[in-house]
Parts: sequence; C-alpha cells; structure tokens
Amino acid sequence: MTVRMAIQKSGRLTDESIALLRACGLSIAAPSGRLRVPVPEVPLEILYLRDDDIVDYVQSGVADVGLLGANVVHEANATPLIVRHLGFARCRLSIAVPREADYDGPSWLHGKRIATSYPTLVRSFLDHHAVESDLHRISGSVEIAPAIGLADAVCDLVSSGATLLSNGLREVETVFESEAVLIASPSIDTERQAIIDRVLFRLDSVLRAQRLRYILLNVPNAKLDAVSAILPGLSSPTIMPLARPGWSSVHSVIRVDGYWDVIDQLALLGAEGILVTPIETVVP
Ligand code: PRT
Ligand code: ZN
Repeated sequence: MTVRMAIQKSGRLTDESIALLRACGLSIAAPSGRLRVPVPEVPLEILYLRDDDIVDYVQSGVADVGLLGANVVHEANATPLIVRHLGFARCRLSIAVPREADYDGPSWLHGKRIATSYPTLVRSFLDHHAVESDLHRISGSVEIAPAIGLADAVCDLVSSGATLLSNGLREVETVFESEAVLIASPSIDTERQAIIDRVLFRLDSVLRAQRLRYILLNVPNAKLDAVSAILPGLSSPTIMPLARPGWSSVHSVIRVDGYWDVIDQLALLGAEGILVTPIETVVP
C-alpha cells in the first residue's frame, strides 16, 4: 500500500515543494529524469508531473495527493480538493492594460479583448462586475498580446510586476490571490488516509514552525510581568534565573509577522541580549 504524491517536475514550484517535504523528514530525490521516486521513510511515492496535469491525476485517483498553485486548482473548478495552503509561490492573477489606457474600472473592459491562460477565473471576475469581454485563451507569453494587437488587456500571474512593466502594461485589477496548495483525491481508502495523515501531521508542524520564531532574552526581574504579557508563547514563557542578581532569562516563541515591533517593545522594557532563531518543527 503506497500513497502517490504528484509534484511539479520542473518549474517554479519544484525546489520549494522538495524543500518542504524534506523539512518533513522525507528524503525526496530530485526528479533527474525519473518520473516515479519512492520515499524511504513512509509508504509514499513521488510522481513528477507538469503542473497542468496534477489536478486530473488527483481527481481521477491516479495520484492520491498533489502539490500545485491554487490558481490552477481554481481554474479547473476543483477547489473542494484543497486540504492545505502551503504559504509559498505566492502570486496574484491580475488584469493589466497598456500603460497609457484610460482605465477607469471594470466597465472599461466591456466589449474589449482580454488575453489569458485563466479564462474561468477571468470569466467569474467579469460576471461579478456584469461585464462582457471577448476572452482569448493563450497558454504562454500573455504579456505580449496587446503589443502585437491580439488583445486590449491581459490577465496573467504577477509576482514582482517586472514582466508587466517591461511590456508597457499597468496592473489594474486583482482577480485571484494564489499560493501553493496541497490537494487530495476525494476517494481515498482508510489505509491510504492513515498514511496521508502521518504526512499532514509533519507538514502542519513544519508550517506552524515557519510562522514562528524562538526568542531568548535577559530581563530585569522587575519587568518580568510586563515582558510575559508581550510574550505569551505557546502556553506561557519559560523563565529561569540568571547568575547575574536581579535578572532572568526568558524563552518564548513569537509570530514572524511584525516581530520587530515586539522586539522594540522588549528593548524599551530594558531587555538585553535578545536572540531570535528559526524553529524547524512545532508539535503543540
Ligand atoms: O512546465 P509546467 O507546466 O509544469 O510549468 P508552468 O510553466 O505552467 O508553470 P510555472 O513553473 O511557471 O509556475 C508554476 C506556478 O508557480 C504557477 O501556477 C503559480 O502558482 C506559481 N507562480 C508564482 C507563478 C509566478 N509566481 C509567476 N510570476 N507562475 C508564473 N509566474 C510568471 C507569470 O506568468 C509571468 O510570466 O512570471 C511572470 C511574472 O512574474 P513577475 O515577477 O515579473 O511579476
Ligand atoms: Zn503548466
């Protein structure tokens, strides 16, 4: 009994997918020509595929789970399959128009031609705004469509925005916010589900750890209550006396988001020797 996990063979998701699975203690070999690679630690086999094929493989049960962009899953109308958001490969699907266009809102798109690889997602955005446009489905180099006269606007994935900029385009609407997700087949038997649950347990511990940092600091005893109020930790901070009289060492965890604000507050309270380090795994 083996669970099959489909991941992208070669593309933007590949390195981070492999890194995430390795962080879960799974020895994942790089694709290097092989399409099926067994994982020694759990009854799991990695299938290396093009990202466009992963939804079909999982939906049909050929693969049990798959790792790919939420944009592809939503475009395929397969959202019920999503079981985890993985927090990498973040990007947005955006409508862009020529820089000089007098764009003044979605109604500008009415009757216009839009080039995209994501017609389903664009259509639902246009329907929401009661706009009718002529959609041209193209599979690559969408950004050159206006310059060659194929379309008046494009809808494509954007991360830094550099591609749009260098093609004389201006981002005007966000249609969808995307990140990598894990999808699972709707028909998994209990034995396979038990294997998947073991992988999910590790994955959740790693994802939780990525959102947190471990913090150690030295605090004057008179400020311990104030510092503990700022650093609740997983349950409560660990406090140990220092050899230096009147001081304690405080250990806790903090969220990555906005942790500099927390450090500023701690410094104002007189904390010293503040160390912040990454965490690999958190099992609550
Ligand atoms: O060969 P295969 O079919 O497997 O891969 P692919 O070429 O179809 O996909 P790939 O590897 O390019 O992207 C895989 C997934 O990465 C996408 O489905 C998204 O979920 C995610 N992702 C994140 C992106 C981007 N960021 C991204 N910036 N996918 C594509 N882009 C492209 C975009 O299409 C445009 O051409 O990058 C360009 C824009 O980038 P910026 O930084 O200039 O804005
Ligand atoms: Zn693809």
